Amino acid sequence: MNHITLALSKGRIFDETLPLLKAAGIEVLEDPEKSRKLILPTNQPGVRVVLVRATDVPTYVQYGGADLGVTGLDTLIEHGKDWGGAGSAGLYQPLDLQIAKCRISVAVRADFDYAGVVRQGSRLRVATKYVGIAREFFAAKGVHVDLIKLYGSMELAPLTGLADAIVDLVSTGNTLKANQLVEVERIMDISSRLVVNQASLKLKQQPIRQIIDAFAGAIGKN
Ligand code: PRT
Ligand code: MG
Repeated sequence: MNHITLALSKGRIFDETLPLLKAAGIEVLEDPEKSRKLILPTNQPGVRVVLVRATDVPTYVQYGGADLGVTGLDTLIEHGKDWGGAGSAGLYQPLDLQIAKCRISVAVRADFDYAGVVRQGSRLRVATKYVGIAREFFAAKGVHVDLIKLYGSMELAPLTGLADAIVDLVSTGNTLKANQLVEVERIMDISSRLVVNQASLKLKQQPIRQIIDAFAGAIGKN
């Protein structure tokens, strides 16, 4: 079967991948915000889009539930750490698509003395969805942390006393500002990546290469 399955998450990644798909001559025939379908047909009979949770994209592509996918570098790195190093096995990462750009940062309440805690070597309670990235970042700094795993609304944690700090994605900074939080460290810059199942790349080389090349030519042009 030479069908191509592309895994995308609804929202910004879907929206920002559409122009790249268009450059590859692929048009998605249904709007995921209106349809309840999880498998969306395209104008190309051999190409379909599957809608999965953002954090599930690397898993789908790694295990061949999809041939390709688009995922944030944050999600990709955390996926790799979750699976103890085996997380990126079989995942080929050919392109930085330069979409859905943001950064992973540490933020605290404006009245919290983060520099003082770091200087004195006190323990820091950190709430985050990115436990692996946070653990590695603070270990490298020599800061002792208690990590609290959350699945969303990280900004609430310092406001309710659940944590001293959060590790979360920041793009405009408006969400932090609206919640009286300040960014105290920038951990890394993030953009979305094309990921490809390595076996698919061998078995379906021609159609996958065509998509990679079309995406490569369209990067940064929207
Ligand atoms: O939302 P859901 O729980 O379903 O899934 P998700 O949050 O994993 O998916 P989604 O679609 O929100 O994010 C998918 C990917 O988009 C992320 O993995 C990032 O790589 C990328 N991305 C880019 C962002 C942002 N920018 C971003 N600003 N993802 C999330 N945000 C959130 C951030 O978590 C914070 O709550 O937006 C808020 C901050 O935005 P500003 O502009 O106020 O700073
Ligand atoms: Mg989200």
